[in-house]
Amino acid sequence: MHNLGSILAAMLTPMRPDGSVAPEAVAPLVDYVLSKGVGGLYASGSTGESVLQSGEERAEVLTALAEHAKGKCTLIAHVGAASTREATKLARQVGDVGFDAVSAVPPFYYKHSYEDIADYYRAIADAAGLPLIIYNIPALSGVDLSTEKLLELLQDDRIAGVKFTAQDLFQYGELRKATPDKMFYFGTDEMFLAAAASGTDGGIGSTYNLIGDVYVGIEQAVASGDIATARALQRKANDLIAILLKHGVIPGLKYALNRIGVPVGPCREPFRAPSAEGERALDQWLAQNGFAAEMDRAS
Ligand code: MN9
Repeated sequence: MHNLGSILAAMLTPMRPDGSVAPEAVAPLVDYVLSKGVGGLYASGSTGESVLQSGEERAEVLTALAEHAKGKCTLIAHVGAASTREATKLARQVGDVGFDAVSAVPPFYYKHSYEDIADYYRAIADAAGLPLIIYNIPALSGVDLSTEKLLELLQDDRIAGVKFTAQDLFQYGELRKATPDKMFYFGTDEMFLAAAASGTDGGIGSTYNLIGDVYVGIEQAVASGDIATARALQRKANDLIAILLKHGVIPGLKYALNRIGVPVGPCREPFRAPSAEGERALDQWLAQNGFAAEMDRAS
């Protein structure tokens, strides 16, 4: 069993006003995220806008993150790409800079066979020389691996677990039951309490960039049987997530962090900044949820 920590933020990628990546802004974001008590960082995934970046940009940001954060928490580098060549190149580049594991979405865009996908994962694990976490996110990758196929992939010793960004808690439970020695991280933030209550090794999510303490709190409340507290915390997260889903999750999170003085810059196009209405809704949520002082200080 690879013990990789439990509550991990799916890191945003800081960018400059011109849309270039900003490795110099990684440290303050990492410091803020860790100040909320999360146990680790998962970088260059969906939340990190990785599919909008070149391999060189991803390597640069991942290296800056590892240099600043290694030794402080669990670190996972997402290296998934549409081609095995791209993913293995990145896996080799970040294999020895301080990450505890790598992760990858299945190869996307083309409809690959199971054999293609299995070869891709084996090649990445070998290139990195680190445990590999499968990133299962069918809504975005377009690849919906069945329980049977996921279990087949998990037979491989190099594959340490799954980041499960889907909503089927029955499938999640079946996977965990069949492979108790693997690590399962739930990735749908708005349902984290449900996953924690029915059983999870942890969670990895986008909103953990801003409110990691809420998910640490849910995990602890569930562990101590305090369901009322867990529900109140999930409600707090979901009031934020409802705004983000309406106005753009990644642009909204970047807006909120900038607003409280953590400089992450804009998203890369074609993402656009939240509308004035979205900004107002986020300002209001921030003000009502304990961020008023940070907002004042930052403005
Ligand atoms: O994997 C994220 N999923 C996507 C993590 O980006 C699609 C989640 O953290 C969501 O952003 C979050 C809000 O829907 O659950």
